[in-house]
Amino acid sequence: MQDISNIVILTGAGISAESGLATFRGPDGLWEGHRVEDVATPEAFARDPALVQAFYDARRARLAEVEPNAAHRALARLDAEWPGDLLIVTQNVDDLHERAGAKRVRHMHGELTSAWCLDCDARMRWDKDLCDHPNCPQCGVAGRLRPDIVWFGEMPYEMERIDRALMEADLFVSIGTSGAVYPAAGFVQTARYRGARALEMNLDPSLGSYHFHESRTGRAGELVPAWVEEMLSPLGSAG
Ligand code: BV8
Repeated sequence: MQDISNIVILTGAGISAESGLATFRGPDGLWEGHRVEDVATPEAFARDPALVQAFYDARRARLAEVEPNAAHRALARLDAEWPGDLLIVTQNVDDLHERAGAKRVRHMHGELTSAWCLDCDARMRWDKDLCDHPNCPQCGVAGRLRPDIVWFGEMPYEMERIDRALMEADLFVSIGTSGAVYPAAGFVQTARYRGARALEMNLDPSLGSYHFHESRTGRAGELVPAWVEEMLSPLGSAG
């Protein structure tokens, strides 16, 4: 790899599509007729907590039925074998990167497998339903657990860590995201401002495709393993 040491990879719902998880803005992007933007907000939770809890309970249950796909496994291999810095920043709230074996993962929009107690502020691993008002394992109070998910209008997690990685990146790769949601959609500009090379891999060109030096269109399950092979082959010139 010519002068590529530090890599930042941003993933979105498209990388989990071939595992069977619905994306947000594709034909399957609605949930029971609700737009995600209408359900994934603190206002929606305050207005109709049962609806929002049911939305996340359904997705948490779905997660237990699916497996990582070839794209998740390829990124886990790159994570294990890449000698330089590497950070997978995912907008996804599924745990498929981790279940594929990736270690250097940050969930900027939270995780389906985590719950947050609004009484004692504890966050904990959670794989059951929340709609039946369970007790917080930490403080014992019932019915105060919410999904540990960053909703629209809430501050994404780990932004300082992510900004630092973007400032130091030699290569920024965006996989399976429409580029519709900020601040994630602006990461490519931060990376490029610092001189990084920018590669996009997506089923269709994203809203921000013009920011990328290279845009490969196709399914992540095919494009990502081929790209990882290029990056790890001794004479690879990808990126
Ligand atoms: C914040 C958790 C500030 C919920 C999510 C105007 C301008 C700029 C910003 C804004 C604005 N108006 C409002 C905002 C802010 C807002 C925003 O960006 N809104 C958008 C709609 C305009 N952003 C926020 O509110 C963020 N917070 O700004 O805070 C702040 C400052 C100070 C103090 C407090 C706050 C928080 C945003 C986070 C919201 N939460 N997720 C949940 O998951 O239920 S966002 C949600 O969208 C998901 O995380 C999802 O990942 C994300 C982005 O969607 P994608 O992942 O890209 O998925 P999508 O379906 O759109 O696209 C899939 C792509 O994959 C497609 O392109 C498709 O072609 C491709 N694909 C499909 N199949 C495949 C494939 N590619 C490859 N292979 C395949 N097989």
